Amino acid sequence: MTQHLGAAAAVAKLSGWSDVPERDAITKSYRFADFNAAFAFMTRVAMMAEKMDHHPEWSNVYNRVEVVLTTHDAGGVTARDVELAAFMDLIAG
Ligand code: H2B
Repeated sequence: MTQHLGAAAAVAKLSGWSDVPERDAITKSYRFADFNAAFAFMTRVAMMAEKMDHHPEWSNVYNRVEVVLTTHDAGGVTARDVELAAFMDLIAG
């Protein structure tokens, strides 16, 4: 089991992420040039998520992707969420 970290500590390690009210989770909204770019991002993240066995809560509307990360098995934010968040930031450019 991955060690619990908490949203506040995770947000402090990242850039552009904020904590979700009422639950231990972090969130970020990405905006891309168009739907193609947004979905390409989601495809790359999906492959990494599957490899990590760690999956985002997310939604997409046209060029926007809203992401919420938390570790369901731990009931809150862990280093795995920070790792996936950092990967998303890296490939979002
Ligand atoms: N994703 C996230 N975000 N949190 C988890 O605790 C989690 C997951 N657990 N993906 C994995 C799958 C678990 O359910 C499987 C059985 O390994």
